[in-house]
Amino acid sequence: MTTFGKPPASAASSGASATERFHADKSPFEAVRDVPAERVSELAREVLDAVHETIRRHRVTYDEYNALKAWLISVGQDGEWPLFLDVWVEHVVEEVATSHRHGNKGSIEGPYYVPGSPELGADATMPMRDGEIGTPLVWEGTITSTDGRPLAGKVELWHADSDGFYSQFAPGLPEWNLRGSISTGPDGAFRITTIRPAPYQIPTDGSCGKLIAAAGWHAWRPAHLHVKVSAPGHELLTAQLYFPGDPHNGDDIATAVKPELMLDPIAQPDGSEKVAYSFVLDPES
Ligand code: MBD
Ligand code: FE
Repeated sequence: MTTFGKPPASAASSGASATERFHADKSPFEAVRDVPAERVSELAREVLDAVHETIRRHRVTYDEYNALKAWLISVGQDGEWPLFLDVWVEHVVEEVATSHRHGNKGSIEGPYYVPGSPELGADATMPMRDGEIGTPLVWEGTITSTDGRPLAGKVELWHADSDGFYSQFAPGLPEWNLRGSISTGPDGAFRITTIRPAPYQIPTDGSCGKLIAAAGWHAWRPAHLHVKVSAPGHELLTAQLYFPGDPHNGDDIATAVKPELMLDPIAQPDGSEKVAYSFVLDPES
């Protein structure tokens, strides 16, 4: 199901670009420089204990152990560690990190966020190609604080196109296609015109795909919009929004769907869809 003559998303294009991007703007070790040895030891010990326990319980063989070794090496060679971790691990980190919040539910960031997208006003049309394929979607909402106060803030939105491809991670797309930073005024209101994204299949030709095939799983995420919503004095909200009726809302490979994140688009006579969804941010404590 490709249009624009693009090849399907490949490990080489998506996975490796995600590794490049991860290294580009994060210095992950800096933030944990002062973590005490006891915590490092406890976490490492318990993860290893869980591995040992699994090996004993299932009497894992040398052939299986060597296949695991080869596979772990290949994940790095493919550049698919960001993809692997964000698909199978991040959702629990997100759950723990945001469990204190009273405002909006969040979800995982995933591997395809890029900071610095084009700045747009409160009434925004997302950067897209002439004749961008997909159902036009007009989304209205507000940013408020948990006390109901409207917030002058920002909605950073990024999502896949109608083929399920993200700009900067698949070849042949304009740099900032379907990526934008929408600023709200003092009334907190925004209106965004974009297109409905397609469901996303994680690359099947790399190491993550190999695991999925070997385990007999599927590789699909339901169609989704990614957002980072921010306002001064408030906690950054990272979330994803979903569309009712998507065949993979109930079995997302990344376990990142929550009922609170479901949109309710209304079909319009002109073939477009309208949707209302607002964000409530927690004040910084
Ligand atoms: C995606 O588009 C995504 O959002 C996640 C979490 C993992 C892989 C691809
Ligand atoms: Fe995504």
